[in-house]
Amino acid sequence: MSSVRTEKEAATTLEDALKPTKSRDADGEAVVRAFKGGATEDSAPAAETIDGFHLVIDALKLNDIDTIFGLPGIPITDLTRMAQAEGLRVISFRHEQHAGNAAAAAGFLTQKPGICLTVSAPGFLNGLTALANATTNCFPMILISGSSEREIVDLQQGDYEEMDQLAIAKPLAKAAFRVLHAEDIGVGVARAIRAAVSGRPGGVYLDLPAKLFPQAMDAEAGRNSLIKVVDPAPRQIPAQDAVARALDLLKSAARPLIILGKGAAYAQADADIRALVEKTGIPYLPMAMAKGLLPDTHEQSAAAARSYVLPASDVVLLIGARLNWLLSNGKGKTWGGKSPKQWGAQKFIQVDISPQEADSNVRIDAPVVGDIGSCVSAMLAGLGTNWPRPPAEWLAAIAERKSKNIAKMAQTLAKNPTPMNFHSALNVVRDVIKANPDAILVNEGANALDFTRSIVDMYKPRKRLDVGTWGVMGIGMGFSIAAAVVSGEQVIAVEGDSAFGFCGMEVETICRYGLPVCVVILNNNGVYRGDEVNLAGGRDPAPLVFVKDARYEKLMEAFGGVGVHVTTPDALRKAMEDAIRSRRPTLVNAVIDEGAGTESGRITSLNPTAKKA
Ligand code: OXT
Ligand code: ADP
Ligand code: MG
Repeated sequence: MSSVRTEKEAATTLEDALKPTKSRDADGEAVVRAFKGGATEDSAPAAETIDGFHLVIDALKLNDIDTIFGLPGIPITDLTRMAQAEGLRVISFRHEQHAGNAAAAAGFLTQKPGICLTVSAPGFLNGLTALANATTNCFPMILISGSSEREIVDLQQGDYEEMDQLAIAKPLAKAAFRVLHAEDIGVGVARAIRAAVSGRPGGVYLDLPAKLFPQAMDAEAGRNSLIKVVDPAPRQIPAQDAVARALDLLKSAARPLIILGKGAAYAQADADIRALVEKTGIPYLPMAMAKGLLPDTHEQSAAAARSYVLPASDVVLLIGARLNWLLSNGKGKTWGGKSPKQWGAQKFIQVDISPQEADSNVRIDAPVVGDIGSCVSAMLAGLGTNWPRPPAEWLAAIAERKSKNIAKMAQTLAKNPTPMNFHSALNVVRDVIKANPDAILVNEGANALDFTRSIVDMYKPRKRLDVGTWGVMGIGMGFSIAAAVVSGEQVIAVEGDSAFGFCGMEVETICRYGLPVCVVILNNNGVYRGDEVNLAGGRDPAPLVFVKDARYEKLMEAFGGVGVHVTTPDALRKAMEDAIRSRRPTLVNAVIDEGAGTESGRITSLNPTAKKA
């Protein structure tokens, strides 16, 4: 039996499943929810049954999952319908990658695994990029994909959308499972949830073959087979001696620094993290998605003196941040090393839930392994009452660098050039976020990303979502949709025009669900900038440029949202304020100087270039 037929059958029986039957009076809800079976008028009462569709839905609901991000089709079409009928919120996308990105962002914001539901092979592959990205970012999500018939797939006989999805997902996911029998759905969902949120969070793949969904079993046995996961992300208490070692090292520092990463934001230990920073008086540096964990305007923030504090520090406490490329792998010039491979003179303390993270790049002198909430509270308890303030010279040196950079920035922001540039446009976004600190800022692009990160201050935790560890383009609309759905807050997405192109069709999804998302495209006509010419002098445009003066705002208008074309900061401000006041889906096409950007933004050095003759 092919999966095509499976879906047709399912579609015809869905109506029956949702239709009240005569036997409903006896046990109304249960029978309505059973897919097949149950008593009929003429027959003797039969055992009540439940099918795979409903077992999946019930297993998710039992574990407080209330939203599915997905895209329907064979063999999960009915699953989306039934899930909605059963009270789950189903957000249906135009492309699975964005549904997957939404699930990942929902996982980051809520600590519950975000669910992405896709069809087999191509839909699964479209969702897989998001799953891999979630794993890379340490965000908990579960990609649930329908799959084709095992017997045919395994013999490679050419089924509809044939693909060995489980094998393909395994290397890209934190864990991957397949469920073949209805009675195992409860275990499959429970395992997926535990794998996604326990320890280092990540992406989990759950393979559900088409045949599973219509499988029926005794309803009571089905209910009993479901598992409500107890304590899905157990606290991991750090060893006392590890905490003492870390505090000793921190106390000995002459130039201490704390680095907060997106793991610290994820952990939702906001008050304790702030208390640790404030009680020690140590300057801190927020990684991009940790901005706002303490307000960016906090006097201990060393963000505006980044390139000074990293090489000058002697002891660095990393909380939920890896020493990966974003921190120059803990070595080289950024850290005061003389060559790219050379270590600086720092000693590192690393608080992380993964016991394998320490020493992955440079020596970690004091690893503290545990969940951030438990680690930070143990460290706070160990501070005692007479923790020494960091040396005044260190704080003064940072303050000096900081105020110079801030003054320089203020000068640039005060300019009002024609055409508008990144700074004059982002000055508006900066004011708007200051006035609306609960709004969630989503941000992608190269220059559009880097300028926004340093210009737009964040005031509250988990209010900034961006391209993350991979620097991936296309997260913008998926993250925005998730942020609006799970928080109900206003979302502001600051997008490069190229970045927006990866996910732009999802503005229809934003309009369809009436979400309060204001997309601001910083439109410089291209990737990095829009003024390049074809080196061969031919008619084709250069590879990095787009159609000039593209009217992106019309895309939003096409679906009933508000589109605005702006060329000045005043017009941008008005458009954003209107969007926030009305909460209507809005796209502001902010035209900026096409020559304003630089190659790859602030990571130009990572871009190999041909040797100049
Ligand atoms: O200390 P110094 O003096 O150095 O100054 C620093 C701070 O101290 C200071 N600062 C401040 N000053 C004053 N006041 C305040 N408040 C303040 N705060 C900070 O400012 C500077 C900078 O600070 P920062 O940012 O903290 O420091 P720095 O040195 O930049 O930090 C280093 C990094 C590495 C941590 C940081 O740069 C970082 O996080 N970078 C992330 C970079 C990234 O991920 N980029 C995205 C990828 S680029 C590329 O890959 C692109 N692609 C290819 C592609 C991708 N990615 N994905 C897919 C699926 N396909 C293809 C593409 C296609 S980008 C791209 C599209 C680009 O075009 P768009 O049109 O979308 O965008 P535009 O470029 O706008 O045209
Ligand atoms: P950033 O990009 O902001 O520097 P990373 O993604 O590199 O942050 O690092 C996040 C780190 O946080 C990962 O090493 C991950 O294991 C860790 N982490 C995530 N959640 C927790 C948690 N609840 N407790 C402890 N560590 C965590
Ligand atoms: Mg651009």
